[in-house]
Amino acid sequence: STTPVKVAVTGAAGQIGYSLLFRIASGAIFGPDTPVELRLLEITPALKALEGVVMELDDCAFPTLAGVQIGDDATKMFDGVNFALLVGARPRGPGMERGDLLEANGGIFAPQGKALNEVAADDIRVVVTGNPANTNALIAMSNAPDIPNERFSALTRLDHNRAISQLAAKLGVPVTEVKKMTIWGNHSATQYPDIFHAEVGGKNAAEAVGDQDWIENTFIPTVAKRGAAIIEARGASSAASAASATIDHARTWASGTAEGDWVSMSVCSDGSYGVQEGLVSSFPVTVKDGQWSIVQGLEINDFSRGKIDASVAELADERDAVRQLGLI
Ligand code: NAX
Repeated sequence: STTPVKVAVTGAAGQIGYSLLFRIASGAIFGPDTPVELRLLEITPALKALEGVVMELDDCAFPTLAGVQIGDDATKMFDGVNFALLVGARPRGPGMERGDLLEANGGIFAPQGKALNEVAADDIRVVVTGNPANTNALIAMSNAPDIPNERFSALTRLDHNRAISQLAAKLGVPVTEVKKMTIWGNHSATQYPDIFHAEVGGKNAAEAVGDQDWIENTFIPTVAKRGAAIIEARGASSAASAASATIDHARTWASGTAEGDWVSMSVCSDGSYGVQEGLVSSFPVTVKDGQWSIVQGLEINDFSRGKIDASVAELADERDAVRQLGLI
């Protein structure tokens, strides 16, 4: 039998965790023939609730679940892990300024980066879902000097999936007809969902829509503000869809993108498309043999240029703020 893949999940007792763990355990990332071992990191007061979740995992008798460990010590939980899904983060509390939020999360992602650097497996791949995801990934990456930068990423796949769903609904086609969707920039309200390179049934999506007003005033804000709309409707933030996107992101990273398609991932910029080198920003990427590459050579029109630059400027501000706090 195959050696289990060791997958760490932080914030495992939270609401995303409650959807995510069962999908991982049932083989949704690595397929039905690869056993997984879960390493679940939580803060001490959440360990009791996490024990309950582990009881439920046991009760599923998943054939692909080879073992579960839980704990509040990152150095123990990350020991030898191949994938780390960093979901646990500090949410913005009442009266909290952005600087406070970045600082509180720095207190989580700097030590987790250091722990990964010390004990993770050589092939470690890190996915940051916890917000502010891009800058949290930057903090973890900067605190793990021995892990190549390209092993760190942040989740913009949920935004990508939301954009595909909105476009498919607008054109009355199944989501499987939509290819080459792109989210650029930060996972925040400034993100830029770009359909100028997307294809629907093999045709250019922006041309198929043929309505710049819809793109600017309906599509982009609907995708960018979807998280807020879900909180408004559900009384809680998106959880199952965020877990599903985290699975999609990790599965694509492990097994590659389909021929003729790409996905959106926030990764360390090499300066492509004028995005400052070193920022963790969302790009169109293809993945092969576990390595992502930014899709090159796309023509960026003036409208897209302005949107990308605005979101990247926000990322640069966040980077400057965490640099001033000494977190990177
Ligand atoms: P919850 O508050 O339900 O769960 C978070 C869990 O993290 C809690 O159980 C908490 O105890 C734990 N935690 C806090 N500090 C920790 C630490 N130092 N080590 C380990 N665990 C720690 O939040 P949930 O709804 O699950 O969301 C988790 C994160 O995902 C939030 O930051 C949220 O903003 C973010 N999201 C990101 C999305 C994305 O697309 N990138 C979309 C969904 C979601 O908003």
